[in-house]
Amino acid sequence: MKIVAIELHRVAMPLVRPFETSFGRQVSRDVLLVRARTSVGDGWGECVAMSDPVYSSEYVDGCEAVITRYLAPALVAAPDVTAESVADVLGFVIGHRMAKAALETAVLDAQCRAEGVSFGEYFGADRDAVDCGVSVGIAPGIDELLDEVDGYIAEGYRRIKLKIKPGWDIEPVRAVRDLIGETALQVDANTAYTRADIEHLARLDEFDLLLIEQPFVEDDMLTHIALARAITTPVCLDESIVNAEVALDAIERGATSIVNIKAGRVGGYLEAVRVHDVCAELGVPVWCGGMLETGIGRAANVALAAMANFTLPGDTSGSSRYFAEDLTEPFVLVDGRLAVPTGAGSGVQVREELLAAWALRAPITVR
Ligand code: NPQ
Ligand code: MG
Repeated sequence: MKIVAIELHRVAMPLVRPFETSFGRQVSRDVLLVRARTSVGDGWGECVAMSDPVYSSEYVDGCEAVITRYLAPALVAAPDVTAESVADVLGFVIGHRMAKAALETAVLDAQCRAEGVSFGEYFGADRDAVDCGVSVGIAPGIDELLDEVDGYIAEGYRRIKLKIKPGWDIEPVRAVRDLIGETALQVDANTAYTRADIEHLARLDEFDLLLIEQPFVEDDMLTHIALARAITTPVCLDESIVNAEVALDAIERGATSIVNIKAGRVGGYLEAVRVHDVCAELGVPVWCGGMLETGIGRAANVALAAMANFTLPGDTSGSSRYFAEDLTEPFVLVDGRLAVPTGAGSGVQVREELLAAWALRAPITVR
């Protein structure tokens, strides 16, 4: 196909409740959306970067800049593009995986829509619905935390993930374990700990957690290896896993025994499938992470999470976990699961009137 134009939209989505992690408190989701206008039709992609470079080095203004100045012009200049060739066309730019992922997804959506293939079919999904978990932010206190978790259990979520940081770990985990009984429970530290905390983190072993996610900084494999040897709770990497080669390396060295897969973090859904396949070959289970996606990104995540080796519930929550109103038809839990869209491409329709109503600025078009 020929890429005729790349259109960038920017929308501020208010969150239904503030979301606090070790790297700060978010009250709204500042989202960058990409529409690829191609010779075979249009497609959409969502950029998962946050407004500030606190989860990874990417941030939404930076993504907008690198797309506008380098990535989109390269796609528009290419004589012939397929979803499978986008990574090569954009390979001259180092890094910027979230920006590249948004573009590749938009091209993949256009391509799949033109061919009448759903993302689930394209990825090789083996089921029509996925088990859902929910990520719970750091709360003002234990009572507020328990209220929030109680609500999610009532909604049917099959797994609870608690954000932890020094000073907010053992006691909230104990309180939630007491509240939810045998329901699956895991924790995510978003790099908030250091090597000196290994003995302290070993205290989490008594709560029968599914896993502890990314306790140390992303480049530090050795400390994750040391922790994995010191505790019984499985260590799971998120931020550290930036592609399939790093996943293989981290697994073989014993730094991670479960992998969180986020397409944006690894440069796109095609690389996410490769991470899935590497892990499957090594017998390492994976689950689908989340970046507070609108329905556009959520649709693709749900399709990815339907692949065979996604054996743990993902952060694929319903739209209402984050937003009062979504940019697509909402994703609604049924018995703790979300249905994999069956329509061509992502299978969801963008509500363009909302994009216009909530826009932070006029769309930018690169042609
Ligand atoms: C994680 N996500 O697994 C992330 C991190 C995260 C669902 O826990 C705005 C945009 C706020 C993206 C907060 C979940 C965010 C964000 C946290 C991503 O590490
Ligand atoms: Mg995480």
